[in-house]
Amino acid sequence: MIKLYGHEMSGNSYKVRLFLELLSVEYEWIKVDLMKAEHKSPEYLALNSFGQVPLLIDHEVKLADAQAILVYLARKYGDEQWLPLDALPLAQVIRWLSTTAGEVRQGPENARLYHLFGTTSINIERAEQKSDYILTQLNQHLSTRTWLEFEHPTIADIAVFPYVALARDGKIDLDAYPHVLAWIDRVKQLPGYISMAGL
Ligand SMILES: N[C@@H](CCC(=O)N[C@@H](CS)C(=O)NCC(=O)O)C(=O)O
Repeated sequence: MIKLYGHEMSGNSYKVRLFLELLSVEYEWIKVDLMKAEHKSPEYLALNSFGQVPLLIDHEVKLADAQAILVYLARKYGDEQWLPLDALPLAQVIRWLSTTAGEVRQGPENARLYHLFGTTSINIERAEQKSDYILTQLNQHLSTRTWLEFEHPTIADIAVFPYVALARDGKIDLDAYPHVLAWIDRVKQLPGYISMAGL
């Protein structure tokens, strides 16, 4: 059975759990207690030298990074709907995986780290500016769309969803972004959807 190493307050761990549930793929959840620095233990570093969650083990496959794991799961256990094969639609989805590791991380994810976990090394003014920037972009993008790309959800939606939907943990008010709020509600209606604290 697939093993997923993660922490319940980690949005990156959550997005992998969410996708496994949407795909109805069975897995074993293994908690790595970030608060006790278990992710920096020699045992865990031997599995993932980056010392981060999530980490997925599927038989002989060992894979870190939430976005990479979503790609793997989509191709291995999902149908083409979640991750298209053709060059342009594939690139359109990858664009959002990149955006989540870039603008979403620099914005709402960092604001959450600052306010919820007291990560004072984060420049909160910059995180707030970045949040407004990406949420404004997303709001505009979603004003004419149901999903981030195409007429159905893809791993782009699953990758971007957690830290945008958790923005209030970072004291980012989502009320100014009504199309983003409507999209969050649509993700929450997907069959198999599971939640996490803060959503
Ligand atoms: N690029 C990685 C980032 C993963 C990441 O930042 N994980 C956080 C929890 S959400 C973590 O393990 N932080 C502990 C650390 O970096 O020391 C991904 O997308 O999975």
